[in-house]
Amino acid sequence: MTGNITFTMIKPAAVAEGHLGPIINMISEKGFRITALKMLQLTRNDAEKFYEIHKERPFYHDLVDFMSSGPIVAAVLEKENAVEDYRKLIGATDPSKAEDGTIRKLFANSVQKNAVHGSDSDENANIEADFFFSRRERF
Ligand code: 3AN
Repeated sequence: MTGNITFTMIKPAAVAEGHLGPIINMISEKGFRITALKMLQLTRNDAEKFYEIHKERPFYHDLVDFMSSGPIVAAVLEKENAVEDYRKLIGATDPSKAEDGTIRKLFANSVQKNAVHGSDSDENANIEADFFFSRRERF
């Protein structure tokens, strides 16, 4: 089902603050099927690789520190138009600009601690899903 998956991470602060259940519930209620799911703590090296595209940005080191600071939950989500629909469900990167009812509006603390990651293209969704999950972990 190429084009119909996206990849998400529930970030360390959202997991630590107990928002995992409500976020998973919102994802399910919007009609996404969870086809892979795991909790893990990223190493600094994992986080550096995942966010390599941002390595020249001033927030890169803080972002790597934060993303490797505690457990995250990674998941692959399947739905028609998954990337775009999930970006709508999570809201703007800066939670103060996120629309009411979005995951970031409800659960984010700041631009960095913005509760969840969502892929920005079909190509990146596949790259990110492959970064986290082997074939036998995907259903
Ligand atoms: P999104 O996660 O909405 O796709 P990106 O890809 O621009 O946003 O940024 C990736 C991550 O980098 C964000 N989720 C956020 O944690 C962090 N980030 C982005 N912009 C900033 C910023 N100006 N200051 C601090 N962290 C940022």
